[in-house]
Amino acid sequence: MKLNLHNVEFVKSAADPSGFISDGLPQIVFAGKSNVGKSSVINCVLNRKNFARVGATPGRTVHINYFKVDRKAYFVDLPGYGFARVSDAEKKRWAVLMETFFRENDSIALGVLIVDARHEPTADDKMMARWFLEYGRPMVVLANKVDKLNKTEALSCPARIGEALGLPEGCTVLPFSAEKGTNRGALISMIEKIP
Ligand SMILES: Nc1nc2c(ncn2[C@@H]2O[C@H](COP(=O)(O)OP(=O)(O)OP(=O)(O)O)[C@@H](O)[C@H]2O)c(=O)[nH]1
Ligand SMILES: [Mg+2]
Repeated sequence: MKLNLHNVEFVKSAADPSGFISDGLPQIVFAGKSNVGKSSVINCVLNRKNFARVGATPGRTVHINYFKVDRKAYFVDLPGYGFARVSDAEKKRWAVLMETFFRENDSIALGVLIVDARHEPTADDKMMARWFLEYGRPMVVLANKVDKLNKTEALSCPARIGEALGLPEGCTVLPFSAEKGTNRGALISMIEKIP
């Protein structure tokens, strides 16, 4: 699917399942912990400075944001997880929202799981990876903020992260930098491979 990345519009924010979009268009879903750079990755792909908001208040993006690209697909910015100062009630709300999102959504064409290249994947990262895999969705993992690693660390991070997440054979981990645009082209070609 070739997408004109210049033709993009914000569609809506969904705070609960009644707001989910299910119009049959493929959805490319960006997931990851709070502050890992989900919105920055979307901005990077779209070549925009501040389209998907880049938050000064991490953990506050509690809604699912839908962007329509070229009238052919959605980029879906999921709310971040793992932010320390969130109440148990908020965490529960997030988990139920995510569970419902995956269960009721047969339009997820690609999951883009964003983790921090510098750190071990968290328990929540592993849960998110399992959701994509259990629901049979193709997934790519971005090891974001790779600009903060030295060359040797940058080379070894995909294998380290893939192993920690227990990824199956053939599931790619791309070293990525939303800030520098590292592997932007590789991510776009994966999006273009969606039928
Ligand atoms: N150095 C570096 N910083 C980055 C990169 N990507 C994002 N950041 C920074 O990380 C911070 C968080 O980025 P966001 O895109 O808002 O992260 P998010 O995952 O959307 O955060 P929430 O919506 O709050 O969950 C910002 O200060 C970004 O500038 C990157 O590749 N390299
Ligand atoms: Mg965000």
